[in-house]
Amino acid sequence: MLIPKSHPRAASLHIREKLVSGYKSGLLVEEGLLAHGRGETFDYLIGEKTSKYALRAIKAASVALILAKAPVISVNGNFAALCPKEIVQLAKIVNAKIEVNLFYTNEKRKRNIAKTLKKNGAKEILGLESKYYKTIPKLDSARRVADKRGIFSADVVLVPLEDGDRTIALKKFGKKVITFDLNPLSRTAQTADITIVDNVIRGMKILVDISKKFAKKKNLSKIKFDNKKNLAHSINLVKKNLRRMAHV
Ligand code: PTJ
Repeated sequence: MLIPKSHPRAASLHIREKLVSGYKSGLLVEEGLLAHGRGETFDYLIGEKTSKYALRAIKAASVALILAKAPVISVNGNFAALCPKEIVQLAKIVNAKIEVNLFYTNEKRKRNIAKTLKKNGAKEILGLESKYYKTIPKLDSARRVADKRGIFSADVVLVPLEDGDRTIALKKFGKKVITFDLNPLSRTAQTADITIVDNVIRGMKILVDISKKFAKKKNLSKIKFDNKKNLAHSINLVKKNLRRMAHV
């Protein structure tokens, strides 16, 4: 569908188109389209732009990824459909591995995702060979299966559009978890170490740009970052926007 640039919701309609074409080309599941709908609601409520709180979290995430010993970017269907280029760019800049890890697991879809990432320049994609599979303890979903060269042995994991169970299990397993989640109230948002309350499609571009700058710094040190405080600001932003929109 041709969306006129002047359309007031052009950006969000473009994102929908990307997801629908990702669905048609076998990257994401029907449930991924529903998950996107939930995300859209929260995107509307945060004003469909990157807030200063999201930017703060992006900076903390960038530093954590650059300083990590074994960082991994976990990729699901929605993330692959929305940001394939940025996933590969970020992995190169911060020296992270890329691993496909799905909630609704399916070998064919894993291969489709890997193919898309390779088309965008990725050299190695983990999570595809059963001989490397290990199980994340205390996790029932298919996401418990992790690559021993990747998520299983990582110290920092970026897990966008995530379900709460895995975030909790990864934390219990000693990982530092960074997430993108438009819903600041979700279990993942509340449990992660660094929560970026922004649409991955906007936030990943910024994370790539900031990481390019930070990676060049000689004495990069950890940024003081309080996730709970930062989330509270994002929740207040939603409240403020609601009041403004409803004129109350
Ligand atoms: O590809 P699979 O099989 O791994 O499945 C992926 C989905 C997304 C279907 C699966 O992880 C899922 O069901 O996720 P949830 O539990 O619905 O959580 C998704 C979270 O991501 C929700 O809190 C949404 O608000 C949020 N979200 C949706 N779209 C975006 C988003 N956050 C950032 N950017 C988005 N574009």
